[in-house]
Amino acid sequence: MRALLLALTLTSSLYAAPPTPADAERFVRDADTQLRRLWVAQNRAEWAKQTNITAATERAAAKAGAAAMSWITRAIKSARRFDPLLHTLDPAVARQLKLLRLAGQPAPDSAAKAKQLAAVMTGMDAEYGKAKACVAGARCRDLGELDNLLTTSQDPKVLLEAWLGWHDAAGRTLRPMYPRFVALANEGARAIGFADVGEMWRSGYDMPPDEFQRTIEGLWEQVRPLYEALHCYTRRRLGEQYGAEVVSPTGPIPAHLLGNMWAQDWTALATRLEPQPGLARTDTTGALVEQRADAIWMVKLAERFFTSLGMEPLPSTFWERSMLTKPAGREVVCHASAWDVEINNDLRIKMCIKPNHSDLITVHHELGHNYYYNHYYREPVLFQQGANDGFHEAIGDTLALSVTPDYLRTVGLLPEGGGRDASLNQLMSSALDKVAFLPWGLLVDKWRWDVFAGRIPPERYTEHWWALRRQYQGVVPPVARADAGLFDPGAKYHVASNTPYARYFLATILQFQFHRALCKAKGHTGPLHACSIYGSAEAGKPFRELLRMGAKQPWQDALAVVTGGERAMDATALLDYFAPLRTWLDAQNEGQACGW
Ligand code: X8Z
Ligand code: ZN
Repeated sequence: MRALLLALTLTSSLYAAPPTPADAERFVRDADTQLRRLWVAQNRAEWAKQTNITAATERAAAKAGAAAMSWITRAIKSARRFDPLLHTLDPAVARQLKLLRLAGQPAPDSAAKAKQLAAVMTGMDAEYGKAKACVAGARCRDLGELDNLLTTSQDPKVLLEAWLGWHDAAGRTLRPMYPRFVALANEGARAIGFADVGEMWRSGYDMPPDEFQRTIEGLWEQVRPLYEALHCYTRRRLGEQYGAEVVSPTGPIPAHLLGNMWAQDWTALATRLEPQPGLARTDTTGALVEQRADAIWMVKLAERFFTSLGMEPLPSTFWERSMLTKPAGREVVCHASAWDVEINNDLRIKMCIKPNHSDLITVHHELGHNYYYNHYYREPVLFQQGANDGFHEAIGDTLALSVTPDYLRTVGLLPEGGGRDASLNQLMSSALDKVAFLPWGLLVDKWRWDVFAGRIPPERYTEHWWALRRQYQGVVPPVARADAGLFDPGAKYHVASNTPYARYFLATILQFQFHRALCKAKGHTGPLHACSIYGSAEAGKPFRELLRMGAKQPWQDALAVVTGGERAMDATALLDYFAPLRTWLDAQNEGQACGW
């Protein structure tokens, strides 16, 4: 009896005993096994759904999503017992505990609500994938067709119809789902100690969330004058084309005239805005069509860029398992993405590639994600992320900055330039992509931060969206958007799929910082826009070192590795890159009333 009592006391005191570093290590090892299992299951179900949207694949994806979410939420709560130990733990263990807390959308405590949250998330993504604009008596049109009209047409009537068609179709479907999603997602974030989902997202940057907010605002202030100069010149030229009654010479620009459904990429205007009219083009669409380049050819060209830096060819399974073009006869999510489904170098992309320049650049972007996966897939799963999410988005884009006209000439996609320097055209075309993107890259999450924080009720979602678009982008909707059934933010994939967006803003800044550093490593002298790191082993080395690090260390350390010592995100590389264009724009804008 005494012995039994003693044993009981010992066991209960064992339970009450504070956890040890060895417990924490065991916990993290176990979490790695569980997360791998749950995430592989979720990846498989998501891949099946996104490449074939049906009621059954949606259900399976929601189920796998709910399982992962619920497990993570429980694990995060249970890991709290190691908090007092954090600074004494092995740094790799402590970092995994920290990353666990940010490892995905957490679930509300109630199992029923967790299920509802997973279902509404999968549902929004699927509805977006399936949405179509239908006019009575005519064929329905999907996003691919509508966006194509916005890129190619210059008829304001056609542009308006395509713009309205998509915003009405996608927005009206998503409108009833989004408020419910916000409430449930916030409940999950609160269950693990965040004020709301926005604060949780802002906490993923190795600094306190309000410092992150100040950082991102500071970066925007650095680039704002360049954006305003581009806006000013673009507005004047569009005004000349469409007339002052369509484009006010002093106000914001109507969003349907900028050559893209979200006015986030204005490259479609490049020919019209050329500083050196008629001089060497930078767009390869003509050559891709003429040479009958198919999706495989385009991906192989991009792959060659990566292998030229010393990286491995894509595994054979990539070619067997990827979805490179839009399949006939089933619904799919066409928005491009890159995967490692089995978390073992099972690289794939899912994309509806068309033979045009913009898709060629997007293929480089997607392979950037795949090569990140390829460099860290042997690490613990929690380290299998970018140093921050902006790094992940910046990898392929960094390479694409080296897809210069000179490089494209060597692969036969641009004709010989005739010896004249057309760098202002190159810079304009690049600015219409990168600089035009910046305010948009910032505002999508500014909107969501406000929504998640409860500052904007559902009936003001669309109104607030347009207030931010007007403030940051200087664009307005082509017609009033006051109808309560509308939900214009839902016309954007990342809102429907709940993908954070500040990452793309950061990536736009970071890719120029990487480009400047890698060009220096290569020994490039001269203007940044003329540098291509293609084939450079010297540039490949620090680049690969960055990829191998994944999220093992704070992003500041990773940045220092690739740049040789810089520890802050900083827009001076972007500003240097565009300096010649800025001088040209300022001369063009002289005497104009810029701003809106
Ligand atoms: O979503 C993407 C990639 C996949 S991560 C195609 N991008 C953003 C967008 O399309 O809005 C790349 C640029 C910004
Ligand atoms: Zn991406």
